[in-house]
Amino acid sequence: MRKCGYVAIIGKPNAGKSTLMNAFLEYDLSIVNRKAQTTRNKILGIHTENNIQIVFIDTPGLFEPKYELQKFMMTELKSSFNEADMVLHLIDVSEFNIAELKSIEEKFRKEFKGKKRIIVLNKIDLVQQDDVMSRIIQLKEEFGFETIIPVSAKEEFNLGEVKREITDNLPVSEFFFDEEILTDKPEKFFVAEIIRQKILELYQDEVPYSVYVDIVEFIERKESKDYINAEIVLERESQKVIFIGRSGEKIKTLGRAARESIEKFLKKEVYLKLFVKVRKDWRKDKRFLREAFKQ
Ligand SMILES: Nc1nc2c(ncn2[C@@H]2O[C@H](COP(=O)(O)OP(=O)(O)OP(=O)(O)O)[C@@H](O)[C@H]2O)c(=O)[nH]1
Ligand SMILES: [Mg+2]
Repeated sequence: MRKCGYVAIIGKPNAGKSTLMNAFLEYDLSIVNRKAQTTRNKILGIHTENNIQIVFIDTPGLFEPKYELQKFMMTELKSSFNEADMVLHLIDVSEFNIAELKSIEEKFRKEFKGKKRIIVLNKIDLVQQDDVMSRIIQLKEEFGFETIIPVSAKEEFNLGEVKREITDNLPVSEFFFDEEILTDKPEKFFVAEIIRQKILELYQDEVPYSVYVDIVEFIERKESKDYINAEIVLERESQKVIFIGRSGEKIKTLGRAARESIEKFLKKEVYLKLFVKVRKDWRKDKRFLREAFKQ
């Protein structure tokens, strides 16, 4: 008897959703960063083991959308709810805020209704054990949650418990994907994400948030290195100067770091060309976003 289903991983920005999915997959598929709002698209991570296939959906964090890009991120989140058989709701125990949780319950009442929800209390490595216990009691009393599992996604602590709970509640079904498939997104998507990850690591303030990475060309070549031409789209001319750095040293560092990471991902050498351009306020530009994020 086989079991298979979609499990949406939801929660506030920075709760550790992508870290948790990667830990289950035993592979760094989704980018992780200490800055909030790292994940922009929903990303499937498919875990197949014996007779079980869990299709995780990593989602952008829950928030109040302020501009068009965030509205797009919210659409991604809402459609993940629709697809999901089950919801893993991540709560960062080190940033515990009961008022905020109440407003999330209110806001997503419709989406949560009738769905099996597993509450995962993450980052327990950051607090005292007593705090974890009192938070669990508080969550039970306040919301009546049945299943609350304390974990550390980063230290891979207690994840077996989460997997067991998911497996118990998974519908009986044939697999949706071939057993060796890991995700729904093409290689090109992850190449752009790797570049964005390096940008998140290297740049401060608004810059990483103002970046869109577009893989304009990706040419696989048998006799020589693959050729990748990536366009880095910024929002303002002033960001371009910061991005490139004095005599181009910053973008060179970025190019080197991104290339090394892409080569690890593709398991082959690549020639990476980065080109910086400005598209004014692209995060507010519906037309740009429709084109950029079309599936
Ligand atoms: N100490 C600790 N840090 C964690 C844990 N899980 C995740 N983190 C860190 O929290 C930060 C955010 O992790 P992500 O996985 O990017 O969080 P996310 O929920 O996907 O964030 P968004 O994509 O921005 O919504 C990173 O710096 C992680 O290393 C944990 O269990 N313990
Ligand atoms: Mg994420």
